Amino acid sequence: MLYLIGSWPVCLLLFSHLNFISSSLNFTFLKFHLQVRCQAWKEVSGKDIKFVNLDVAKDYDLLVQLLKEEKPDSVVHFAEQRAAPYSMKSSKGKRYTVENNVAGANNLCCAVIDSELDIHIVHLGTMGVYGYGTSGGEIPEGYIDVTLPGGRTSNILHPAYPGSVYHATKCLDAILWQFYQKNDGLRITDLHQGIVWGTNTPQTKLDERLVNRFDYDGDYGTVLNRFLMQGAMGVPLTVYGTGGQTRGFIHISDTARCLEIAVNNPPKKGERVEIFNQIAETARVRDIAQMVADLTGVEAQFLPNPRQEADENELDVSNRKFCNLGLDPITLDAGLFDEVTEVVKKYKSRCNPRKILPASFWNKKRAEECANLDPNSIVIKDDEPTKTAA
Ligand code: USQ
Repeated sequence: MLYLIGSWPVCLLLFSHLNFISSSLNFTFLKFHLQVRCQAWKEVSGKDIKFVNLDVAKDYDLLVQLLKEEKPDSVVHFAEQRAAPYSMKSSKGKRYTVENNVAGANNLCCAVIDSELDIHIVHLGTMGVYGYGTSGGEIPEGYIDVTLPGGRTSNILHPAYPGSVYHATKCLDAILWQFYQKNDGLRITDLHQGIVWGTNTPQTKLDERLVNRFDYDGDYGTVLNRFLMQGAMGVPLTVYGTGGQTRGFIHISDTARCLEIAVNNPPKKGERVEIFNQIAETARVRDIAQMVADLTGVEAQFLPNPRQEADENELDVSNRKFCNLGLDPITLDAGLFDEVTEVVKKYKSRCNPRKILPASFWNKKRAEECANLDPNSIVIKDDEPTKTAA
C-alpha cells in the first residue's frame, strides 16, 4: 500500500477495513496509526492527506458519497487482501479473499459510474495473473497476439493461469476491468506487479512514523525480505522446494514511482484497459537465497515446498512500457540489502521466531509433506545457538 498521495494531483487512497488493520503484527512497524502518519506527512511536506476509514467491499453508499465529495482525478485501488499464502491458509481465507477482492473491484467500478465523474482507476494487480509455468517466450504487457482456429488472428487479454486464490482474484478483477471499460467507458490501468522488496522510499526516510510495516512471517512476508530478515537473525534461509521458481522483483521505491507514472499517463476515454508489467527484473529464488547467504554467512535450507507450484520455471517479462515512460528500475543490489538488514536489526526484539516457518499449505498433500516442520525449532542467533528445522 502506498501512502504518499500528497505529491500527486488529486488522488484518493482507499483502504479496505481488513487490509488496514490486517494481521501478522508481530514484527511490523504498524505502531503508528494512519492518522499519526498523515500528521507526520503534513509536518515533513506541508501537504494534507485526508483519511477516511470505510470498507470498499461493503460500504458502497459511503464510497459513492466519498467520490462525489472528493471528485478525484484518479483512484489508486490497493484495498485488496494481498497475500497468496493467507489466501490459501483455510477456507475462511479463501472465501474472505474472493469476497473482499472481487466485491471491492466491482464496487469501485459501480461507484465511479454512479458518481458520474470521469475518474481514472489505477489497480494494483500482479504478475501472477500470467502464471508461473514456463511461458516459452517473453510475457507481453497484458495482451497477446493469438491465432484462433481457422487462422483468424486476434489480440486478447493474456490467458489467466493463477497459482493461488489471491492470484485468481486478480484474474477475476481483470475481467471486470475489461467489462466496465467496454460497457461504461471507464478509464482503467491495471499494474501487474512483481514481488516487492525493501522497506523505505525517499519519502518514508523523512520520518520514521511514515514507515508502515515489514512482514517477515510465512503468510505475509515476501521472499527476499524474508531471506534478508532471516540472514540478519542468523536463521537458516527458508528456501521452498528446489528454489527453482523464477519471479519478477521490484523495489518499494519503484512501486511508488510506477504508480506516479501510471497516474500521470491515464488511458484516453474509450481506450481499452491499460496494462503495465511492474517489475525491474526476474530472478530465481535459490539464486536470491545464495546472494543473501553470501552477504550474511547464513546458509540456505531447502524445505519441503508448502505450495503447489512448478519445481522450476523460466520467466521472461517485458517491462518496456514503464521504462519508455521514464522508469530507471532499481535492480537487486547488495548495497540496498543493507538498509533492510539495518531495519531488521533495529526491530529484532519484535520478532517471533515461531512465525518464520511456512504456516500455509496449498493442499493436503503439501501439508503432509511439511508435517515435520516445527515452528519451535527456529531460534534466533545471539539468543541461543541456532537450531534448524526438521
Ligand atoms: N518462497 C520461498 N521461501 C520463502 C517464501 C517464498 O522459497 O520463505 C518462494 C515461493 O515458493 C515462491 C516465491 O518464493 O515460489 C515467491 O513467493 P512470495 O511469497 O515472495 O510471493 P508470492 O506468493 O508470489 O506473492 C507475493 C505477494 C503478492 C504479489 C506477488 C507478486 O503476496 O501480493 O502479487 O508477490 S507475484 O508473485 O509476482 O505475482
